[in-house]
Amino acid sequence: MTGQTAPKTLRLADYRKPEFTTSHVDLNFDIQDSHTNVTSRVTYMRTVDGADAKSLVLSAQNPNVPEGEANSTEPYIQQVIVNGKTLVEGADYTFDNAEQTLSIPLADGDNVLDVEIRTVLKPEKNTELSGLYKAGPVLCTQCESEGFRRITPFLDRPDVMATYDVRIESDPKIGHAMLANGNPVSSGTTLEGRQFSTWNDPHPKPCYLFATVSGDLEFIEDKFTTMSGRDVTLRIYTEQGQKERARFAMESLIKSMKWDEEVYGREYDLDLFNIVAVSNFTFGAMENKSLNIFAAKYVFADPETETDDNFHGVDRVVAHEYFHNWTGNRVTLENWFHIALKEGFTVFRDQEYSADHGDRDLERIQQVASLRARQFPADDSVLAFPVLPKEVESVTNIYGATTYDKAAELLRMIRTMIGETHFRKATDLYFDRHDGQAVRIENLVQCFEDTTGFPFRSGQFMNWYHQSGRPRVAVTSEYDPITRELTLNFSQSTPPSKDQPKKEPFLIPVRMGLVDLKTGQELDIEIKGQEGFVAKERVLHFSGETQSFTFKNVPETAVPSLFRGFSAPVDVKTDLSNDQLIGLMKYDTDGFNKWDAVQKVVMDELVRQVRHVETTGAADAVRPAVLDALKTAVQRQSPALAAEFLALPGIGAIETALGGKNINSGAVTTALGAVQGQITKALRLDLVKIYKATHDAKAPYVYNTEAVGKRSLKNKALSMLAGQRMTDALINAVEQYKTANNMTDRMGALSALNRYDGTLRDQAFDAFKTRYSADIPTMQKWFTLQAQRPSDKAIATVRHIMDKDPVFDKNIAHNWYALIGAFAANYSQFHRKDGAGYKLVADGVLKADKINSSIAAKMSETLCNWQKYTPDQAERMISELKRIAQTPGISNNLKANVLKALPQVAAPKAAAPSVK
Ligand code: HT7
Ligand code: ZN
Repeated sequence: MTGQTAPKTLRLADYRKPEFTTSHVDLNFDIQDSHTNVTSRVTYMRTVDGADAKSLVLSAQNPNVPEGEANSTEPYIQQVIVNGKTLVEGADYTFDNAEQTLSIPLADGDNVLDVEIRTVLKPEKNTELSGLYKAGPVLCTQCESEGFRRITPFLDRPDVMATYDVRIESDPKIGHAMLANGNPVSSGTTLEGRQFSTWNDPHPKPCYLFATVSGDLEFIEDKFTTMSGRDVTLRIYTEQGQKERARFAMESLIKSMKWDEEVYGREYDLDLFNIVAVSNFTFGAMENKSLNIFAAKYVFADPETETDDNFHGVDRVVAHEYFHNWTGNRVTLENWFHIALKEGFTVFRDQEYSADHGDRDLERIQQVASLRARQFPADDSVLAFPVLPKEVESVTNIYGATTYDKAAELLRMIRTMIGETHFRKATDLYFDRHDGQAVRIENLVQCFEDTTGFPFRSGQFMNWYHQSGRPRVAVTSEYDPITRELTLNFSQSTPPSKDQPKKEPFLIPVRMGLVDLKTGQELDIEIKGQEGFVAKERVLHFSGETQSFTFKNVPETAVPSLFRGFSAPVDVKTDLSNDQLIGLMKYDTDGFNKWDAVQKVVMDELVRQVRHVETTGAADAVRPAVLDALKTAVQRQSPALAAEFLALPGIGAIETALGGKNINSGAVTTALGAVQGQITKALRLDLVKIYKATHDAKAPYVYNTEAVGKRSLKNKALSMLAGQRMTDALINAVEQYKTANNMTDRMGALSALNRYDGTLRDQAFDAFKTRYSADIPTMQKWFTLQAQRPSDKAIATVRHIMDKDPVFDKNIAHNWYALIGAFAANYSQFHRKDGAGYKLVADGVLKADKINSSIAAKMSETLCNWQKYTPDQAERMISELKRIAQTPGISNNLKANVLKALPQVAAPKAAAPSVK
């Protein structure tokens, strides 16, 4: 027993329309040195659904401190005034911090209420990064999902949409930026010499999109003329001295605005669009209406401090947040269970934006590698939930790979089935039909049904939204040389999960071609029963538990290229031989499937090696065909793709391929090391040649697909060679570190050096720290690399940083994620036999939980997945989870994950509250 009460379960079925609503919110922020006074004025109106309501219930999350207010270190509600009368707590209204409600009893006929509430906030003390908080020299907000109630009591639910007027007043010494959503209305100085600004946002929005920022900021400015000819001012704010690092982000913003007009016909709808970079932010960035707030790492793109991956991240996240203006803001969500409505759609849009501006195959390969590494394991874990969950313990914990990346895959499947033209027709319909509304996933899917007549909403496709997990698809082939017919037999089964013991079959689009390995040509496809329609590529609709498709006029040497472009998020097993897969790698016209063919060959080898280690205690020689396949693949690809071909499948994907159960992580580490080592030795001369040909320390830095590809391949080669501790690689890495003129090469060298224990490594790490110790986002890269150290020294290194190194600011939530989150992904060290890795993560989670509960909950997920491992490992992980659960005062977010992961604990469940 943990002695902990489980957090309350929220249920989609309990959703009720609001009993009260409002159309306008008036907010006043009076910023003082040690606190901020907030006054909200709102007129609440009873709705038809509230005809019988006996009280107005607002969401509120402020400890109520009626006494000693002035000295309180906590935020508090100072005054509640209804229709001009000041209410007394207890007598005229009640406040329940556990329930997060402020209830005002009503008399009959109380249908319209003018409510004024004054709160006193302590942003400096707010490390949850939710509500109003201080990030360095900046006072800023984060209201998604339920942070607005930490600013003022309100109907904090996305289906209440209102326009906003905001006034901000402060001492000029805090700096001159005072921003809110919408258009600036006025600004000036009061008689007392304080500065103020006022803002109006004319677009009704849910309060999770509210934002305000004040502080000492500078900005860069540009302009965009929309397709209807309106001029929009674009600004990016940074802390003083940093604005030049935002130039690339500005280019991305302009590209995104143009792309959304061209591809989706969506135009920006205000005269001003602001982005603010802050040094302390929870998840990436936030799409607040016209005032996006970003973690600085997703704004800064300066080759001196940011890597190519960072540049890509900036481009993608700027686009993502901008695209939310239509998918999320103009059309928003009815309740938080439908988070994937806006996130899945927006991820799909940002993925396509990246593909249109870069190398489409490369983008797709990286998306799928990440899906397999993050979402597939999450879908197999005890914490799994569907894209549209029915129950959640904590709204915060459903943000992740399922509601973002898998949800994007579902829209991609629809587009694969209906094509781009119909897809665009449906999205036009969606925006027309639902502009200004708070809607559900079903409303979006209905638009695809209405424009195509295909039963997306009313048929089997919805299983993708309602069922967690993914189908395991098996495909066998039968060839009849007499009739020249090839039959593919498909079967699907989805393992049961805790919440859904029986899964219904999914409708799976299989985009496919036939490749003749003799001629290297793509063949015409004619499906038996659908004669008369011949094409080089078809999309099969595989919907049953088993289903067969027969193809006519097929030569014996033809091989099916299935699931092109990863047309469905499934696991696939085929009966293709290694030779056939290698043939696909050579001749397939689908870039993704070329890569996937090699991944399958390598994965097959990895699984074989793990089993070999488990039975004999040692790895085997890697089959020559695998080494040949990699050699050939590398020679035939562009540098960027070659780097992807050389990357072994991620641990998450390997564990999935091992069946996801009873995994001996020690055997996996040994097998992986052996395979990687033998590949490097076999390709050594190629890798050395690649490094020599592509490394030019004097070349000026440019960011484009070709240059990024070359750096990526070069650093991959260096890292592989260093992984085998080859002396040349050590020398090259030291030299590259010293002479690098950009962060990609610097980090490439540093990660190569991280493979060695010794003075040269330590000197480089020290030099990096000396150079960047004042730069938080850059130091987070250093924390992560230190935590990834593949050496027995990793634990001591991490403990030293978190306990003793002054450069590690414990109050910055993301420092914890950069250090402990990264350590939890350091496979060999996290899974040490002595359990010290698990203990370290548990200690880090508990410390981080005091600062930020959602980050701590995320960090706990690796421990929560104990079910995957052998009983001895699992036991050690469980014991750390129990220690977390037994720690008094842990947050609800963390508790929700940990208790869900400890099913044997019969924790008393509290009654389900009604979900708004
Ligand atoms: N929509 C944003 C999600 C987000 C968030 C959610 C909960 C707590 C903190 C948060 N910070 C940002 C970001 C996005 O997906 O665009
Ligand atoms: Zn988003």
